[in-house]
Amino acid sequence: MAEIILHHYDTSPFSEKPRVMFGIKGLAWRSVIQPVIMPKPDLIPLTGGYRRIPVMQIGADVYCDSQVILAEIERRAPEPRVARGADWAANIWADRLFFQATVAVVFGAIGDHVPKEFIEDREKLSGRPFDMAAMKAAAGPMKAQWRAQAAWIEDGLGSNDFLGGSTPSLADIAAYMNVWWLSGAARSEAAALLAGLPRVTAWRARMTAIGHGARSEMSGAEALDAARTSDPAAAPPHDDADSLGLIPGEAVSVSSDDYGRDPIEGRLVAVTPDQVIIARTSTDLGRVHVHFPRFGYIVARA
Ligand SMILES: N[C@@H](CCC(=O)N[C@@H](CS)C(=O)NCC(=O)O)C(=O)O
Repeated sequence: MAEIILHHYDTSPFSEKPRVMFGIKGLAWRSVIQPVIMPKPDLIPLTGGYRRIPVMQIGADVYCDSQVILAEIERRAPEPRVARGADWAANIWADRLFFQATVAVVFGAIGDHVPKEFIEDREKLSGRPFDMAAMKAAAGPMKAQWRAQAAWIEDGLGSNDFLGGSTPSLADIAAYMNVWWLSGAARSEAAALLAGLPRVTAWRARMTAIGHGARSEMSGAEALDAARTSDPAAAPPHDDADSLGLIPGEAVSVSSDDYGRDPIEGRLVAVTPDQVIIARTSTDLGRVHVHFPRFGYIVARA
């Protein structure tokens, strides 16, 4: 199998999800550090315009969004199994509801130290003003919302080591991303919000101890070369029962439904119930297949 390449940066909370997944599966992977703000000249040629982080690349297959990244890692390295029961739904809870509370608490705490370039970049990403006063005002009430969700983890752990029971599951990875980010970015707020939740605190230490598998660095130029010198892998079968009636070969655009909505254009390779794959061809890289999750992305005929 071609090398697994993760385009990420160390402080990215969504990137912590695949990093921990690599740890659970004991996988070796290459790390390409991408900029925290635009421009991202070594990323955009691969994705066709998707700028968010993380992005995973395996040869000429590019996976945008942690949801489709985790699904692909699980597919390629099925043991130990990580996604069980209603874990995919728990993943979206952690990515959206729990994350919204985490963002409010983190920026309420560190907002004054955020550089102007970062603020301008995130305003473009979200299409909304990065309103520091509003964020600070929201941080107080959001702390209660954050703690209520952390209390679900406390309760869900019961006498087990993990939400998944005796071994870590996707629900653990997804929930941990929020606890990990808050703990690193706003340490005293995390300590206050986790007071009286001893099982979450012990679980956080167990999750941290999993590590990230075997990471080794790679340059963005080398990653582009890996795409250039590879062909995309065989795609999964197209879902003929697709609710939009999409047909392989059609020109489509794919955009996220929350933030960073720039449409990515290509020819449809396949849709499955949970993923959409488009082909993009450029003179520099040749043919690349770009994969997105179906949930949270809008596919339209171009
Ligand atoms: N739904 C996406 C969200 C990814 C996301 O919001 N990533 C943040 C970093 S953790 C991001 O891309 N921020 C803008 C940037 O880094 O350019 C996923 O699960 O991967």
